[in-house]
Amino acid sequence: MTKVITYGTYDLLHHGHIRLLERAKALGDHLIVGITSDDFDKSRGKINVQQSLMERIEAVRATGIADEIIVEEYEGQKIDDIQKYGVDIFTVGSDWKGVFDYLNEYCKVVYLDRTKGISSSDLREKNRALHLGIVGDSSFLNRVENESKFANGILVTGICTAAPEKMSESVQGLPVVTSDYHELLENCDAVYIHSKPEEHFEQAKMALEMGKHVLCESPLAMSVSEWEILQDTAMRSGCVLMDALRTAYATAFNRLLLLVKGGKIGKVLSVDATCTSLRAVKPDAIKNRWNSMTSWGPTAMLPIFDLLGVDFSSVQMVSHFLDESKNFDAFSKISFVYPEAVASLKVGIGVKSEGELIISGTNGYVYVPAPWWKTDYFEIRYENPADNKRYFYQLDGEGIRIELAAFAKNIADDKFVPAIDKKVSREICSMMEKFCDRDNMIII
Ligand code: C2G
Repeated sequence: MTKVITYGTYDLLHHGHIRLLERAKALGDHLIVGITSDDFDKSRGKINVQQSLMERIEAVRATGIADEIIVEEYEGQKIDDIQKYGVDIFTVGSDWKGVFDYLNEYCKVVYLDRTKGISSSDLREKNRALHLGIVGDSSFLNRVENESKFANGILVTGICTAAPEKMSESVQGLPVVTSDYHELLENCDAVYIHSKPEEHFEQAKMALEMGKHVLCESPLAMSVSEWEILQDTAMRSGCVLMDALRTAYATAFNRLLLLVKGGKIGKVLSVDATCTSLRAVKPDAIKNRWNSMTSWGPTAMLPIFDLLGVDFSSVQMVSHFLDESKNFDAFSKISFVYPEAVASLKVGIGVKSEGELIISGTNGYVYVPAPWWKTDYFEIRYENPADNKRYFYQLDGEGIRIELAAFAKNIADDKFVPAIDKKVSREICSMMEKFCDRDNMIII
């Protein structure tokens, strides 16, 4: 019996895939198809896969062509499989010509002509040509526009900004470049809001009322009541309202949360997050409130609220302000006391510190080096260093492209799967409200 093996994502199965499978089968008597896992696809840059692993497996199984279906989960697995299954021929489409020549050492390698004129990414583009408007005055939006090119089906078609001169050539060349937010909304399906924190609520509300989906920098609003109005407006308009908090989309961050929740370090007693980015604060920044707490607070609160919840029994806020009017905190330290745990965050634009995340448990601790908020690496450490474990997960584009792809997928699937729990999103806004009450804090 001649055994043949081939691999692929097989997202949105189409006739190009089927032709490949048929010709692969014709090379021998028994065809094994390796379908790539979601994680493996993400780690090799395929972040737009629409269907789940099970959906993709079922689609290939339904063709009746594969004799066996396995899951491809890691780099180098092909060699393991060829040896484990006694494979005679490895085959794949000609778009991979040369890439797998190294497998000639283990079996015959055959590249089959790729079917022209169809691909999963074309199908995704067709399914989801989402016109995205971006809002704000920060050059960060140049990165968003650039990262959108990696998110299938998202097309940035306009920007609303008071600072077009800060934007890249590509952004300045968008079909709509305006300072009129309403004009932007009339020319898009969805918006990415990266404006000043106190503008988020009104801009998100107007977009939702016009039936536009919203991806908004966290905090969504500066109070709980405004947060609740946004949720209600989104529900009534049937639109997606998502927190833009890139860290939540980093695979490494998600995996470390799962490992901790799975008991890897025992009971969590303390979570300590630090985020600082020392930068000159221009006078106009003082009034526009992208201060330490609004710039870094949501990110620093994410692991705390995700791991310990939002039912802390007390909170202490200590801040140092740059200005007399106490508008702009250059540095803030916030401590949360829970019934059986404690947490702290340190955020600073006027102060430099070690941007690490440390999660302390009764059996060990998680150490995420700076800049933890866009990490691709973390360690789990124990009393005996020989037991320490290191984890690495590819992160392209700081999580922006994955965040955009998740936004587009939520809209396309009409099934909102928030990467940030609503309780966390709400508590972040609640903390902004508490923070605005300066009587509530110790000022140093
Ligand atoms: N294919 C094809 N014609 C197309 C599209 C795809 O022949 N129009 C082939 C690909 O060459 C591949 C298989 O169908 O052999 C599955 O394609 P994808 O789902 O796009 O997955 P891909 O990542 O290209 O698979 O490690 C090997 C890769 O996983 C190969």
